[in-house]
Amino acid sequence: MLGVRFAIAIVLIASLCVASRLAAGAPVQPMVSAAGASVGLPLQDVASPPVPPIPSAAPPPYTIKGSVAEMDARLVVCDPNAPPVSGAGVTGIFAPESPPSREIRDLSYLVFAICIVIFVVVQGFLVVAIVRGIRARRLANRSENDSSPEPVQIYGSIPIEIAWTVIPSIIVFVLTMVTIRTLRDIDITTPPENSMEVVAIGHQWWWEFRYPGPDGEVVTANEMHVPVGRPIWLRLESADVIHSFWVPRLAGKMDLIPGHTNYTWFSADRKGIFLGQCAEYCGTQHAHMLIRVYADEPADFETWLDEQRKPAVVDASVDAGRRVFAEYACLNCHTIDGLSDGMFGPNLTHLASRNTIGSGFIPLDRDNLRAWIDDPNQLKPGCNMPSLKLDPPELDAVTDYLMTLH
Ligand code: HEC
Ligand SMILES: [Cu+2]
Repeated sequence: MLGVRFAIAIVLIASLCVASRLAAGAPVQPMVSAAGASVGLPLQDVASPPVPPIPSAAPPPYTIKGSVAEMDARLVVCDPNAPPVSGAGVTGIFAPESPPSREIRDLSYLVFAICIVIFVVVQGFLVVAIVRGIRARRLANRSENDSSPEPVQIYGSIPIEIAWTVIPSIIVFVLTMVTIRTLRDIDITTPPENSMEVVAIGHQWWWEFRYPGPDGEVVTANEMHVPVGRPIWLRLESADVIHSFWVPRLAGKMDLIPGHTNYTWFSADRKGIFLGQCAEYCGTQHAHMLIRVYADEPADFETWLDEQRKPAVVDASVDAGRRVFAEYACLNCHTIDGLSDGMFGPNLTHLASRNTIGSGFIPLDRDNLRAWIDDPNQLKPGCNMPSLKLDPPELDAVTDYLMTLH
């Protein structure tokens, strides 16, 4: 019996080897011979057909060049007055830089401390009970008659019943009161004094920021600038589904709901870049819906706002790219002040003044921008911008044009 099984195994292994060799080395017969014969091509051509390259409309595979984290480190290091590098990237709730996030941190410390005390007390009683139980059993085992002593019965003890009703009630009451106090400070319904209103609109999967003002509205995307020390009254709206605005070092989460306006506020304590993230699952590219808040000195902020208010740069040397933008569907989806007024995608009037594209996760440079315009779905699969299949000269032209839009 054993011999037969062995033989079958050998045959199986051998046939597998042969099959795999055949699969790997099997010569692919060109189809041209049949087709060529049918249209009557000379025989010698059929014998050695040239293998034609497979024509492909697909653009080359793109990957993101560089990383935003490295870029942020450089951005902050370049500035002599900048806070330490960790200030740029860390999004932890335990490093608050704004009053609401500080209150949230303090509240969570308090809740955590109370929970630790409860944990220690309850576990302490448990350990005491176990130790005493073991000791009682040992004593009972040693004594002649094998009856362990009955523990003290406390059923119906009024003082104990009162204690374990009153103490937890007090704890819950304290937690409720401190939570309400925190909510009263951070979940307000009227703008804080001296605040500046900014509108944030969530889109799948990017952010629009609008700065209303008497001198005209400034519209930008994904990178929000605010002056240090001034409360920002943030009006939250959504263009499609529910999103959530969350910059942990500045404020708690607040949802952006279609057809309903929410408000939240924060006030950056110091200059720096604060990172955030959409915190409500909103579809395929939810994870790449990042928020960048730049807290500038008030004077720098005013300069930024004035620059953003200007119409787009018109530079004759990149006129070809400007024409490409205007001739293709770009203009239906994007606003460039003075050229187009599409509203579906980010406002590009001052694109080149931003550090990132694609909602905060692709460093903005010429290579990444060109790759993005050629086929955004390779860098951000599923995003709502189609590839317009521009040919390379058009692609270069429109990229150069957009790079001038400071
Ligand atoms: C159907 C609408 C649509 C068309 C057409 C379109 N875009 Fe977009 N575009 C978008 C959307 C939506 C985004 C945001 C994608 C994201 O981040 O998820 C975007 C993002 C961009 C960005 C990045 C902006 C930023 O701040 O992140 C650039 C640059 C851009 N588009 C350029 C172009 C150019 C150039 C064309 C024409 C060749 C074009 N777009 C055509 C919808 C469109
Ligand atoms: Cu989201």
